[in-house]
Order: sequence, then C-alpha cells, then structure tokens
Amino acid sequence: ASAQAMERAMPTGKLASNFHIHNDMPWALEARRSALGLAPITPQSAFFVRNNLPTPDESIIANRDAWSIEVAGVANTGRITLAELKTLPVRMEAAVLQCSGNGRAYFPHEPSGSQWATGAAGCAIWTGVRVSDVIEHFGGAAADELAFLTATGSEELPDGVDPSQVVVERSVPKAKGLQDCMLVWEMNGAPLPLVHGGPVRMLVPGYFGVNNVKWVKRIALTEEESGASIQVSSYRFRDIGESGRPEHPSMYRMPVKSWLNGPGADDMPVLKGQATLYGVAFSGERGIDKVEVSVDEGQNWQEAELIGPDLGPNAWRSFILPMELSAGRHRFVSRATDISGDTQSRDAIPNHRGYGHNGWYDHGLEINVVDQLP
Ligand code: MSS
Repeated sequence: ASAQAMERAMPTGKLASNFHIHNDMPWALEARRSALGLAPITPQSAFFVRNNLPTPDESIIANRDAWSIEVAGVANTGRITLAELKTLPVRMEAAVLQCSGNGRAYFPHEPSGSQWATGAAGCAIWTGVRVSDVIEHFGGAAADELAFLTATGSEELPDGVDPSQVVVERSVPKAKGLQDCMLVWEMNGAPLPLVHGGPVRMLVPGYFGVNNVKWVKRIALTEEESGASIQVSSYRFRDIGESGRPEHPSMYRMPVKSWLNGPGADDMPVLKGQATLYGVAFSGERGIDKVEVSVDEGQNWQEAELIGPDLGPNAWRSFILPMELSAGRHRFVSRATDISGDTQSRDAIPNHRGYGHNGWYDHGLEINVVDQLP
C-alpha cells in the first residue's frame, strides 16, 4: 500500500515525511516518533489518521455550516445544522486521540491489523459544543431509561453489504456523554479537516479513538448500545482466540501511558555528550503526576521533568530528562504515573486484537550515539 500511497496525494495538510504509511485505502497513517517530539499540541501535518472505510467525498465540506445532524432520544427530536450548533455555548478542550490498536506491533502473538507502534496518537485542541447543551436544546432526554449516547458516521456503504457490519456507529455510557462529550468542528483553531471528520465529529475526551465518530450525521440517546459490529464485537478487550461479545469490555477510557520520542528516533544518529531525552505522557480523564526514565531496562528509575503547559486532564504532557550520552547503542524506557496513582506496568495485558498496549518495556526508544555526526 505504501508506494501506491506515496504516489496518490496524501490527505490535505499531511506531510508525507512525518508518517509511516500502513494503508492508503482506507488511510492508516502513523506519526513517526520524531514528528511528535515533545510538542504539547500535534500539528495537523503530523496527526495520525485511521479510517475503517474510505473517506467520504470532499463535497461534504463544501458548505460546512449547512451540515445537518439528526438528534434523537430527546423530548423534541429534530435536526441541527453546524450554523445552529455555533449559537450554543462554544468550548475548547485539549484531548489526546489514540487508536485502540496503538502499540499493536509490540504484541508477541502478532494480532492482525495495522502494525501501529507509538504514533497512532496525537493531542489537539478541539472547538465545539457540549453534547449536554445540544440535548438541552432539544428539551432534554426523552426518557430516563436511555442509557447510552450513540453517534453515527456518514460513510456510504458498499453495495450489497449488511449495514450492521460496516456502519461506523459507537455508543458510550450516557453519564460520559453528558459529562464532557462534544460535537467539534475545529481542530487546533482551523476548520476540522475532512480526514479527521469534518464538518463535525464526536469528541469523547479521554476515551480511545474509535469512540470519536467522524462525519457525524446522527446523535441519539438510546436504551441499548449500537448493534453495529464495530460496537458489538469489534473494539472489545478479549482473550486471545476468543470472539468479541458484548460482555467483553469495550475500548473506553485510555489508561496511563508514555513513551520517548527522542533524540535519535527513526534512526537519526545522536552526537555523544550532553543530550536531553524527551517524550509525552497521558492518562484519560486524569492527567499526569510524574514520569520516570530508566537507562537500564527498569532496574533504576530517574524522575523526568514535566514541562510546558498543563492543558487539562485529557491532554498529554511533555517530559524531559537531561543526560550524558556515551557513544554506542542505548535503550531507554519511560514509565508514567497519573494523578490517581495508576502506574504503567512493565508488560501489556495480552488480548486478541492487540488493543490498549501501555506496557513500558516494549515502548522503549533505542538510539545510536556516535563520536561524530556524518
Ligand atoms: N469515525 C468514522 N465515521 N469512521 C471511522 O472509520 N475510525 C475511528 C474514529 N472515528 C472512524 C471514526 C477510529 S478506530 C479512530 S482510531 C479515530 O477515528 C481516528 O481518528 P483520526 O482523526 O486520527 O483519523 Mo482506532 O480505536
């Protein structure tokens, strides 16, 4: 797929050199460690892309304000356009988006799917309105039993395919939906790019990527979770060899995680002497308390310094650790602790689809330190 993708245009605003191209139809673009660096906010040019189906046609962003969303499960069901959404209280939220499969490449049982290492993640500032304000606008919930917030994407279904198999529709518990979920139309202060779900996408702060439905055409308070396979059987945390069932936990809150992005990532040699290690750390809905770094595979740990702005509990935090580097190959690992005291374990919990890897060992950064730069 990769050579073909290089020939095809990258999605608008993407810098090809920032990515590993896992797939082009539909897109699976992983940001390189060197592209993420220690920036608190990931620019559009380096923000990963994961689509289950081909991106909808560009015509859907021709007149963004006219984009209309159906609202159901409320007292007065109806439709709301983006222009009307903009008249509700506008909020901004910094949040990490991370694919459930980020880190899949490190699982020894070789789960199928895109072999994401670290870069199926990015942190952006999203502008939009709270779902709770939209629900209020339509007179509130239609009934107390409605237990989920369900969002539907608008990809066109291939002919003759059972819609339940391919429709991108996800449900999250209503409490989460009304607490901080948003319908967003800007990313980092610019109109939401088509490939990231423009004109309007769902933001579920602190939850794995799949819940953040792009190209939203419908939101609803529902009694049951969506019957789409992406909800019922996929994106479930299950033992190796088991098929996904509703009793397996859905990929919701992202646990504490960190990794180093440099220096020396992506095979760039580093000059010996004084250097600064850097990376990012986050924990869904919580924020980071501390990050430690080890130069000896976790026997001893040194506390890194958290730097830059704290953009809230759903954003990631940059960290640095100055150190003296001798020539040769080195491997460094990082381990984050969130404000509730959860710490990354050494290893991931094995699971069929290779989801949710946050083990510190596998995410280590190997670098090549040289006497002289070429
Ligand atoms: N949405 C829609 N509509 N479609 C699709 O495909 N995907 C998911 C989300 N949403 C989809 C949606 C996923 S899965 C992810 S990660 C995300 O999205 C991504 O995002 P971006 O913007 O980065 O591309 Mo995994 O868990």
